[in-house]
Amino acid sequence: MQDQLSALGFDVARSAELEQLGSHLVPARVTRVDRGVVTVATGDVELRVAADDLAVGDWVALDGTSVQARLHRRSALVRNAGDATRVAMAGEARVVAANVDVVIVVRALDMPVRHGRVQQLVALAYASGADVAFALTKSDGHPDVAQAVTDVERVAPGIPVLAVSAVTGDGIEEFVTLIAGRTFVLLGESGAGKSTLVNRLAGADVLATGAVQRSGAGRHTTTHRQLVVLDGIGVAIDTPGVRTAGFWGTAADVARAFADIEDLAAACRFSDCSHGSEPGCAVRGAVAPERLEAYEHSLREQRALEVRLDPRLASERKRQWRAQARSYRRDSWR
Ligand SMILES: Nc1nc2c(ncn2[C@@H]2O[C@H](COP(=O)(O)OP(=O)(O)OP(=O)(O)O)[C@@H](O)[C@H]2O)c(=O)[nH]1
Ligand SMILES: [Mg+2]
Ligand SMILES: [Zn+2]
Repeated sequence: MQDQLSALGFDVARSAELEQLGSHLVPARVTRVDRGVVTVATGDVELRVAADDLAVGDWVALDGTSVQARLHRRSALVRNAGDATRVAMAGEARVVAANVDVVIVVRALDMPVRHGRVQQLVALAYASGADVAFALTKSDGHPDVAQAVTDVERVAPGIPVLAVSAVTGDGIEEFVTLIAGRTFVLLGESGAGKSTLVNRLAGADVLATGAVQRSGAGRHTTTHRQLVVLDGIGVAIDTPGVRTAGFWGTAADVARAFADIEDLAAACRFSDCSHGSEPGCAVRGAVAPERLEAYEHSLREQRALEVRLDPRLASERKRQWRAQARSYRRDSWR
């Protein structure tokens, strides 16, 4: 049983944490979440237990069939599930996966890569506190895989980029090396091949996969998040397809996700350079335009989120805007 628990990602620190809560408790990891009910794996059985506020990947302490406590979340991939166009509903955190070591942003090589959108997922991935990597899937059908990898590396400096094929097995070994026994979550568009990749790694069809529909959007084969133990490889969390996701995190998270831009910006002539048309800008030209755009998008989302979550900040911003508007008016009178 100990082996099966460690295959789920259980370790010494978790064991100590559990011991503190009570020696009669049993550890289990959440593999699936439904409304009010979660599926947990203890290593030898899977149970369905009543629980709220848990995410796939969470560790819990079980007392019989009831959840006594949630163990410390080492990391969480959180998206803003709110509606950005409606202020009252604009800030809503949704935990996609917990205790993730690596977030894999998945892109299929049989579709044009929309770098901007991908970068938004990268920003979100960084904010989780986990490592980030790219998987470019369906490499079997691409005429120049090396070039495709280089293109993504240019837009996402510092992030490992792997090309994989679930058909030929190319890149699978490198993928396994990258995972190295850890928990990873797959994030990307519907039809990108996330579930197929998990199946290839599992060596069996453990997840449903579906043909890509070129016409008509809205087809999702995977409809819920699912944790799968891949013996000797690690732990996978498969998710339903997303094109992009609202940013949830701090200004420091954005800075970390776009550290290259922030570093370059220090050399801009003007300290408040917008990296637009100012002279002496060190960023424009040195950074891929899609990346700069994604950085600015994430900054805007982060600021808006901060304001919405903090009423005091919101009224302060409003005061600033009013003062600014007044000074503009004064300027135009001159
Ligand atoms: N040629 C090729 N086709 C692939 C590969 N991986 C996946 N596919 C195909 O792509 C289609 C979509 O794969 P899925 O794994 O269902 O995609 P998904 O990302 O899980 O999609 P959602 O669950 O909707 O988010 C299927 O028809 C797969 O057979 C690959 O490496 N090469
Ligand atoms: Mg799927
Ligand atoms: Zn600049």
